[in-house]
This record gives sequence, structure tokens and C-alpha cells, in this order.
Amino acid sequence: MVKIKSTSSSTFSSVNSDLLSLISKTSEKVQSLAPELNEIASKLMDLGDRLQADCLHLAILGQFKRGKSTLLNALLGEDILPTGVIPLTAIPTFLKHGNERQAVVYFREKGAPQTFNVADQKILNSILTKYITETGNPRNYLGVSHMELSLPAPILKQGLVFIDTPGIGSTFRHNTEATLNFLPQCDAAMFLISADPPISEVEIEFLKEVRKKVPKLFFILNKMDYLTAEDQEEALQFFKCMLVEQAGITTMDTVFCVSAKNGLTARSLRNEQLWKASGLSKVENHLVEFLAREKSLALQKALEIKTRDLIVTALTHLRLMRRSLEMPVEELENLLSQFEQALDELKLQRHSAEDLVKGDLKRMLSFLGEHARLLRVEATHYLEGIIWNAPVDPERESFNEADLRSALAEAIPGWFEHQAGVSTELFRKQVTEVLGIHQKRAGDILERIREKASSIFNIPYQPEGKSFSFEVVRKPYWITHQWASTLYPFSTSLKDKVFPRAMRIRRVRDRMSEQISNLVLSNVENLRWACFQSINESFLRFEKTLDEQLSETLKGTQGAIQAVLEERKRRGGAAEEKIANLDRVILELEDIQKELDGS
Ligand SMILES: Nc1nc2c(ncn2[C@@H]2O[C@H](COP(=O)(O)OP(=O)(O)O)[C@@H](O)[C@H]2O)c(=O)[nH]1
Ligand SMILES: [Mg+2]
Repeated sequence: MVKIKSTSSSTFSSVNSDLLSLISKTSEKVQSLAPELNEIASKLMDLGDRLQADCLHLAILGQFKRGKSTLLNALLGEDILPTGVIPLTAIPTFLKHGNERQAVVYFREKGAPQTFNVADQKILNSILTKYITETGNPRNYLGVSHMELSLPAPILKQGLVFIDTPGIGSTFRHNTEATLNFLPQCDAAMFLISADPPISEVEIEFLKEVRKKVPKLFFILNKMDYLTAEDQEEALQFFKCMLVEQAGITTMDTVFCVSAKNGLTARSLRNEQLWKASGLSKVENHLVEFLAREKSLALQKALEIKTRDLIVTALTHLRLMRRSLEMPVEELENLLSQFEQALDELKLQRHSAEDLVKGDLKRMLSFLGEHARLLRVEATHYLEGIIWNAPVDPERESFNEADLRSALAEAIPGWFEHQAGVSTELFRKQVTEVLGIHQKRAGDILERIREKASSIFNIPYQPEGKSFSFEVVRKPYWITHQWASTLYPFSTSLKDKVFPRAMRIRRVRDRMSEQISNLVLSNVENLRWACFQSINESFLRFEKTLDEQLSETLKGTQGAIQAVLEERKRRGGAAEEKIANLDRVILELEDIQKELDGS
């Protein structure tokens, strides 16, 4: 690994600057030697860009009304996010850095994202209110998937993206599930709690789930302004005790005690003293110094591996070029035709692998069909249970249909959100497993091509390490939330009244069953469609990655030799100067590779 300076002032950019300069050095060295090497150079530059654009996705989690949005406003230094007593809809808001204030609303299905360029803070707040609050957008009738805000806040400049999440345990039960489904997107999370009321069972349960999915967590005890110094200490001890005993959290280094409200006031008054007293300056420092640094290290490690692999590819290519330059043309032609024969065989193997992948995709989709069928049965059973267990209204001597309808509307989002989470996990596992097998096979073929080139042309062979990595696409929102939240109005037939009691009840049950069957059908279909798209996309991306890798490997081997051969035919004779130049670059790249290997 590249040595990292460990001074406390190390921030994101300085931590990665060594790797960045190494990447650009390598990219410069391989540029202009051959078209294929230019491609490697541009890939290295892309890695450099990724390293520079590093962003930590940090979600703010907690029960509604704990002060999540107020805390973010305080950290951002302006009253942008709507706060208050009304819970928000299940719409996460991403806050990233931008020189100009901008809000972009993304919709689940219909329509392109809507962009608002607004300098005024109040107008921005009212746009947010319109799209993400329960008042402005009841039950998310606008179909918003998420919101993205760009702000010139200094803290966001440090490579942070904040995510304000809907509160858990609010009256809208599906919010909790929606937040859980979304957790794998978070690199880190701030878990917010306050002393009024103390941490609840719902929060403890939620926290246990969060721990499984978010690698880095830290805790904030908010609304400290309500308490005396003595009570604050007591609340802190109680909270720590709950975290250890109830939530099983042992590796908890810091719990910050803050008053988000005072923090926000401090920011608007530009009062440094109050800002410090609010406890938020510590949170801010912690964020900048520690979390950003951890994320940088993770990204750095991943990019180091990729850089090393590109260097290995470039070296193979350069050694081939060098070897080809000193060989007589006839010998070169002869070896090239031997190599081409070996390639034809390997390409054939690749074609049959393609068929196997297609077969697996087909099997996975038919399994999805079966999964949907079972879900329909389960959903019907669950919703019918609600109807069958409902009490009969003694006045009407039948069911109160309006009550039944709202009971169903209440039950549907939570149940389907949960199933969406379960299905996502099931298919993610299966896709990873199935494609993992193909990935291994394809990786073997690619390695054999390079091995063959090495043995035919007698150059040192180096395995490419982990370059052939495949990540299953993890879209932020697998599942659309198009649950019918209100059932269609449904006229109670006057005729019912003339029937005897038992028949009246049956007629209502029949009508409700029909409703349930429609609801189940459309909701399961939504879920199935979302899964279908993700599976399909994963397979498509897999094939695309594979083809790219294959063509790169071919260019890097066959292409390199052909290029030299053509040049030799054109110019005649080996270019001494060119060989010397290649030797120099090879040595330099070998040194860089050693540096990356830590030897
Ligand atoms: N006293 C006090 N009230 C706070 C504090 N932080 C937030 N609040 C209030 O708590 C309510 C809910 O805050 P909000 O940020 O909307 O909570 P969220 O639902 O978690 O995003 C609002 O009325 C805030 O003014 C705090 O530190 N002290
Ligand atoms: Mg909020």
C-alpha cells in the first residue's frame, strides 16, 4: 500500500494525494507509446478522477421528531430542510456540494427529473416542503423517489453527501421499511436520539438492523438544551447503557451530546461561542477529520488494486512490444499465427460460456415468476385475514366497509415494503452467486490468453490479480412504492339491505375479496417488475464487462504484436532507439508496481 501521511491534519485530499500522483505519473509514462497504451492511460486518469471526487454517503437516522433535519440545517449553516412536528414522507434527501443552490426532484416512474435553480433559501425550503413533506405531498401522491440538493455549504466541500431520511416509527409504518431498504447505500450513519422521550423499543430494534448494514455508525444525543448539566450526564449514561445492553453495541467510541436547535441559532447569529456550546462543533470536526478519512482509505485501497492491475496489463503489453521489436519479421509472423490459432479456441469457449449465462438468466427469471406467484398467495392470505378477523358492525349487522378499506390501506405499504426488502436480498444473493461462477470461468479464459501470449513470445507472465471483479448493480431503489394507498371508492349496494344478515356479510366479504385480489395483483406486479429490471440489468452489465475485458486483453496481446509487425514492415529493421525507450518505461513501471505491492 502507498504510504499515507498520518498527521492529524490529513484530510481527504492529502490522504490520497500520494496515490493520485502515482496514478498520474503512470498515466504519463504509458501515454503515446501505442494506441492501446493510450487507453490504459485514460483509464488511469479515470481512476484519478474517482479518487478526487470521493464522497462519503452519510445518512442521518432516527425516529421522527428527534431533530434530524434541524441538526442537518445546523451543520449546513442554513434553514433549508423543512422541520417541525409533521412527519415526512418516505423520501430521502441527498445534500451535496455545489457552488449554486439547486434542487432536483427525481420521480419514481413518470417524467424526467425536475430542476430548480434557486438562490433564495426560503423559496428552496418551500420547494422541499412541496415535494418531501406529508403536508405538501400527502402519501407521496407526486411519486417522488428522492430529492437532491446542491448547496455551497463548506462542510459538504469535504467530500460528504448528507442524506436526510424519513423518520422511523412514525405513523407511516412503511417509512421504517423504506429506510431499511435504503441502508446499503450508506457508507456511514449518524444515529440520532433525544432524552424526550428516552430511546424506544422501536429504535433499539431499528438500530440492531442498522448495525448489520452500515459499516460505520456514530451516535448523537440531541435536545440537550432541555436538560441541566446533571441530567445530561444521566441521560448520556442511560443511553450508553441501553446501547450496550439492549442493542449489543460494544464498539461505540463516541456519543455526541448536542442541541441542534441552539446550533442552528448559533449559525444564524454567527456566534462561535454558542456553536461550541451546542456541541455541534465537535460533531463537525469529527465528520471532517475522521469519517472522511476512513472513507478515503477504503476507496484508496480499491483504487490501488485497480491501478496495479492496469500497470500489469501495460507491462505485458510493453514486454510484448519489446520482444516483437527484436525478433526477425518471419519469426514474428509465425508466432503470431500460432497465437491466433490458440485465440480461436479460447473464443469458442467464450461463446459457449455466453450460452450458459443466457440459460442462467432464463432460469432466474422463471424463478422470479414462481416467487411472484407465492407472494400473491401469501399477500392474499394476509389481507384476507384482516377481513375475516374484522368485527361485525352491530348497527348494520354487517361489516363497516370504510373501516375495512382503511385497514387494508394501512396494512399494504408495510407488508409490501417488507417483502420488497426480502426479495431484493434474495435476488441479490442469487445473482451474485450465479454470476460469480461465470465470472470465475471468464476470468480463467482471459488469463489463459495472456498466459499463451507470454509462453509463445517468451516473456515473463504475471497474473493480473483481482482485476476481473464484478459488482452486482445496486440501484438505490429497487422497488417502486406504487402501493395503492387509498382504495377506489366502492359503493355499498343498497340492495344489500334487503338480504338476510349472513348473506349481507358474505356479499361484503366477496366484494372485499375481489378488491384484495386486484390490489395483490398490481402490488406484486410492481415488485416483480422492479426485481426483473435489476436482474436483467445485472446480467447485461456482466456480459458487457466481459466483452470489454476480452477485447482489452486481445488488444493488449494480439493487438500489440500486430502493431509492431506492421511498423516493422513499414520501416524495416528494428529501431534501437525504440527498444531503449521501452526498456526505460518497463523499468519505471516495475518500480511503481513494487511500490504498490509494498515491497
Ligand atoms: N428544544 C429542542 N428542540 C429541538 C432540537 N432539535 C430539534 N428540535 C425540535 O424538534 C422538532 C422536530 O425536529 P425535526 O428536525 O423536524 O425532526 P426530524 O423529524 O427528526 O427531522 C422541531 O420542532 C424542532 O424545532 C433541540 O436540540 N432542542
Ligand atoms: Mg426531518
